[in-house]
Amino acid sequence: MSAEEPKIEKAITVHVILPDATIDSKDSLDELDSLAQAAGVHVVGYVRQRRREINPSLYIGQGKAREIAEFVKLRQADVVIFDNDLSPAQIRELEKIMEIKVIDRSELILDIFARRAASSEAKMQVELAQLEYTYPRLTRMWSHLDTVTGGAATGGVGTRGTGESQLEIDRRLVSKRVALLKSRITQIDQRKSRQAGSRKNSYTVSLVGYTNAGKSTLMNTLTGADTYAANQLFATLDTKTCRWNLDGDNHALLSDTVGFVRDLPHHLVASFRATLEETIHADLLLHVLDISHPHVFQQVEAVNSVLSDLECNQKDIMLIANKIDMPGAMARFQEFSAIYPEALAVSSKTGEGLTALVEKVLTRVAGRTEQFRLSCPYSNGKIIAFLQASGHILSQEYTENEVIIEATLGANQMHNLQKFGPYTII
Ligand SMILES: Nc1nc2c(ncn2[C@@H]2O[C@H](COP(=O)(O)OP(=O)(O)OP(=O)(O)O)[C@@H](O)[C@H]2O)c(=O)[nH]1
Ligand SMILES: [Mg+2]
Repeated sequence: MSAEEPKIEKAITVHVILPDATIDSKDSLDELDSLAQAAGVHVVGYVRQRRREINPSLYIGQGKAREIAEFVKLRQADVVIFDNDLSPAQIRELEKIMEIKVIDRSELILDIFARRAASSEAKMQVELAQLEYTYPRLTRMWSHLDTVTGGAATGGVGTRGTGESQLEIDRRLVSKRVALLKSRITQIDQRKSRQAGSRKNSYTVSLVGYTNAGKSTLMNTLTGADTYAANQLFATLDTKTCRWNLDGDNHALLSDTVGFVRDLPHHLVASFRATLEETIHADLLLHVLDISHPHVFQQVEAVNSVLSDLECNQKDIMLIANKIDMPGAMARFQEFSAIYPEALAVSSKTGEGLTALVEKVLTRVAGRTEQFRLSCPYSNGKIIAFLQASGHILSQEYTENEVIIEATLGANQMHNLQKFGPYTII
């Protein structure tokens, strides 16, 4: 985070309720509140408007926009945050009426990511998403807003970058920068793909789920890691992988990654592909959900929609209903398991249900077979006998000094090979 943290900005949030709204407006505003908080903004007022359809030029009605402008003055707000996405033209018109900065939900989310991004990789990914999504909107600051604010410094939420001020980047350089970031991110993508490929010998499990569902806490409880876990949205932005010992003989590699949210900006998902690489290639996904949350159903659907964007919806996915220790969670779990009967209730805090989770994963690890080629001296007949008895020999080739065997074996049996004298996996 930058040394000169700007002053805490005051925001007014605006939520438009359309006839097809699937989520209660109060809960939607509550989530926007948490998002604003995560971006370091203090919400000083809420506005709701029920509309039959959106007004193409302003999104809200002309009268409502003027009402908000008054409200802004009254509360001395610095920014107006809309709970939906706005077009650059709508933002321009709204800013003319409200005379302060107007940002939309995607910009707010990008801002949180920009604040939190720690690794150079995450920074590049956020910068790319911002250039592609926010940049056309940021240019508005240079035109009308600088004059309406009398040249006062703009910036703050929705305009923060991860590196040098993006407002200063010459417009003509942006497309060059986008191309450069894309090529660097593609390189990271390829490297991660290779790494994921080289981990093929271990069973890989990835935690996915709505932000704040408890993924990092679960990772810490299961593996003894000390990943940052906190009651804030988007606490985790990078991927961390730890060894998860399932029992004396079997282990998996468990990865924790960035959480998802309803209507996650598309550019962000695209540029976070490298971070989500572990998820894309994992043998098993643990979809962690907060069963104590009143909107768990919508959250599960939002996660499923991101998973389908990532082409992961056909993977082996286990639903993990976390925070079962919370008041009211058990009742909601009953409701939930009527629709998702395979869901497993757990608490990452108390450890409840985790033995059952480990057992389920163990069954999958044990059920998996590995295919490999090994060479061993003729004298090591025991290994051949073992492979014949416990696995399946696909081919045997005899060279002058050794036998080359191609075989399959249950992944949980692989460690037994060591008991039978010298061999080399080739
Ligand atoms: N009561 C209860 N609280 C939990 C449980 N699991 C996690 N929490 C709390 O939920 C909050 C979020 O936990 P995290 O593990 O950071 O959640 P996350 O899914 O990693 O969130 P992001 O990284 O922001 O996507 C923290 O305050 C945790 O202490 C649980 O089983 N029971
Ligand atoms: Mg986390």
